[in-house]
Amino acid sequence: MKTPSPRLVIVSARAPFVRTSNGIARAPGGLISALLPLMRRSRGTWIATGADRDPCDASEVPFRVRALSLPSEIRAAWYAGASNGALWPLAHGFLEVCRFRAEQARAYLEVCRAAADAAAEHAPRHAVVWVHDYQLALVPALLRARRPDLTIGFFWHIPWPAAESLRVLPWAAELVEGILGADLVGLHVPRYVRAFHDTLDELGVAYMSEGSSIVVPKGERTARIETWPIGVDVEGWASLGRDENVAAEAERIRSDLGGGRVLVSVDRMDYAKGIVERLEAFERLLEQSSEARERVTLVQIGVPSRETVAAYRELRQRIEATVGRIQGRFGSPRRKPVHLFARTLDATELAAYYLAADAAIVTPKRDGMNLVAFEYVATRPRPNGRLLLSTFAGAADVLSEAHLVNPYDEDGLASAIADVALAPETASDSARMAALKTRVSRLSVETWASGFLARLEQVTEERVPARERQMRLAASAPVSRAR
Ligand code: ADQ
Repeated sequence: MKTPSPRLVIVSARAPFVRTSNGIARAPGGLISALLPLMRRSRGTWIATGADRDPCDASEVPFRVRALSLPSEIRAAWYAGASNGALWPLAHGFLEVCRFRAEQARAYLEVCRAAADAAAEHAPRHAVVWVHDYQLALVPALLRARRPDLTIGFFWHIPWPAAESLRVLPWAAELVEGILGADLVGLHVPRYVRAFHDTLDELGVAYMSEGSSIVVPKGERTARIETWPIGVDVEGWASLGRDENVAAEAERIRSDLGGGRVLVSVDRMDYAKGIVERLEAFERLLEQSSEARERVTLVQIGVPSRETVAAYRELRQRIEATVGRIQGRFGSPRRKPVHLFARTLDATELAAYYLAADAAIVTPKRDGMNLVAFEYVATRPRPNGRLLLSTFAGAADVLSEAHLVNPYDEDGLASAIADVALAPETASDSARMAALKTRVSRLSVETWASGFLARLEQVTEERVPARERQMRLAASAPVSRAR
């Protein structure tokens, strides 16, 4: 594997650390755990637009973390407004939830400008800058205008919307131009690259197709759009799955739940994750099957999310009301058919639930990839258990041996949950899980991050004339700030 460039700058909404009463703690999530080792080696700079003060100083980590100081109303209009009130629902096909307001678009531009300014200030000459996600899509072009010497990568972690949907965004052309400021743009799966293709057609942007990639000429350079499916920390989850204490906790969970069949779902509480629809399908199963009423328990682990956005507060209430109704109809002093945990669990606790579960129910209405599907598979030491996966998760394109389901089909979803919950496991299930484990092992998040960065450097090397390449080699040896 290639050693990462000693000049990496990462720009993302979230900071890699949070300050707690006991010092700094790593922020949760696979993306951060994949990027941290690269940053430690690179000793570069991580710019976080969502944090209002630097979460750590130079004595605590071997690279810089810079929070942007932004007025709170700008941060709110950028985050709750343009990002999560407009772009997120748009990309996930919830057009009726989208609200487009000019002042939010201005705040979005302002935050992207501040991020581009910070990256331009901290990136040494010819550095590599990797910008993340839909909250910061204008940064690549803004940064390119300030620093044409930089190599810029961009990753869009959510679905790329259909061209028809993108038409509702008043600043669709600016969004796409912003992204095309990057040398390499990553999307999770081929269907998003095809949708990007349609967007370029719709906007009249000239491009070439190279296999499954898109190449957009931009003067002396090109912007390439490619498929880079993310994965999880496979070895980390597998080692939790082999841990005796985690296995003992999984056994305790199964016995506390009455020794029947256990289903688990783990999501941020987001309307795109299809949590209410899943609960309703489970309720239908309980209506229809006495065996399910007696033997099947659904554990819904749902971390509250984005509660500054009205649609998210309403969702949490609907989830709690639906769980309450199911308990009222089917619960008893001896048995609760649904358990809801509305809080963050640490990885060890999550692994115990993954191990305890006979099946993971991963049924988003739309999802860029969905890492929970990967985590469930990676944690299992043996090829047992079942994965029920929505065809509308990007993960369905890479985990084809999962039991696939359309979450919009109410009866289909209820009967798919019945199948994975009640049918005895067969040799075919075991073969499917073994195949899934192989696929998940090949898609580790470390391979994803280092592969994307290596490709980014390769893409830019191809356009750099040999003479300049020599000059760069001479200039890049020491790690120092440009100014
Ligand atoms: P998310 O929408 O956050 O990510 P997902 O990929 O499922 O969705 O990742 C969620 C992560 O949060 C998982 O690692 C999961 O373990 C963790 N998590 C969820 N609930 C939790 C809880 N209660 N306690 C602890 N941890 C919890 C976005 C896109 C996805 C894409 C990823 C990565 O929306 O489609 O897969 O980025 O690109």
